[in-house]
Amino acid sequence: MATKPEHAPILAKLAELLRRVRQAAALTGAGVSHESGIPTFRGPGGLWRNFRPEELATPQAFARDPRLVWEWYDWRRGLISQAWPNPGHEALAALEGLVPDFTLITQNVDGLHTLAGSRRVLEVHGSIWEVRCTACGQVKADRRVPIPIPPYCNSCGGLLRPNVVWFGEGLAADVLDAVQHALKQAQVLLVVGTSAVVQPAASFALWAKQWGAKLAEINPEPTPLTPHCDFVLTGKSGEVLPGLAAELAFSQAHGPDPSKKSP
Ligand code: BJW
Ligand code: ZN
Repeated sequence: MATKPEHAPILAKLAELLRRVRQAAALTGAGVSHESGIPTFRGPGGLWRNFRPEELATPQAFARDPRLVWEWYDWRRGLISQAWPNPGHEALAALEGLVPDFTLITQNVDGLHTLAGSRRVLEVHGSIWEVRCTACGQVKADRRVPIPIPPYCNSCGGLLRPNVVWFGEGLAADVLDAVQHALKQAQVLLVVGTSAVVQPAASFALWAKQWGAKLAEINPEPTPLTPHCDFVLTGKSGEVLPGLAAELAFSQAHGPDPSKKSP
């Protein structure tokens, strides 16, 4: 996919900045997996049986009707198991190889960044491929598709839940510490495919900015973060990010391309 002409000067400046920094990070959301065929939460096709995520992704919903909540997760696990990383995931994995210290912070639970080759990944909302026992607390990888509904723990017989972070639950303290460390170090933060309405992840970019990072947003739609961003690339991550990785690789090899400089 060729770079859009209106993106070229912004990509050139962003790549030049990335060429000069040691530490950078990316924060991703559901939009980065959209081109892999996975619906976003708040976009068209994001509603499963007309439920909003706020009605299913809560401990209260699970306590009330674990079968319903597991049916939602089983449907999503089925979709994700058939999905492959797209050029956006691949470009982010390539950036990890191009920037000396690059951390990928994702709100996604689908595991596609790791499948694309990203190594330093912080999954702040957990993983859809892990289950946690509500009785004994054991966490295990579980890739069964379909999964028995509801599933029970092999060790103690307790009810299993997805090992993800629901509304009203805190992010794991060690993950949050690692996020803060990465954001304090980052000189550039790419914010990719998130509506930036769910806290605390929605604030990560503002924390990073306070700590000195330049912000670059890649999203087809504006978000509450857009006015705070130093670079705004309006488009799909699978179309924009490969151009950024290519530009950075080129400028590392040859120095910045003078033909791509803005006047
Ligand atoms: C493309 C694209 C393409 C399309 N390319 N882009 C402060 C103020 C107000 C409320 C709160 C607050 N602090 C906490 C809250 C409450 C709550 C909250 O934020 N509520 C708001 C909705 C108002 N937050 C919480 O409860 C959090 N917990 C917490 O803060 O705890 C405090 C606490 C402390 C101590 C003890 C106890 C508690 C937890 C939030 C957990 C969110 N969980 C979910 C489900 C995860 C598991 C699962 O996947 O099932 O996380 S909800 C859902 O939303 C999921 C996502 O990660 C998250 C964010 O969504 P995301 O990724 O941004 O997706 P979309 O769909 O919203 O946006 C997609 C974007 O992509 C769009 O912008 C498109 O334009 C774009 N796009 N195609 C690039 N091709
Ligand atoms: Zn158990």
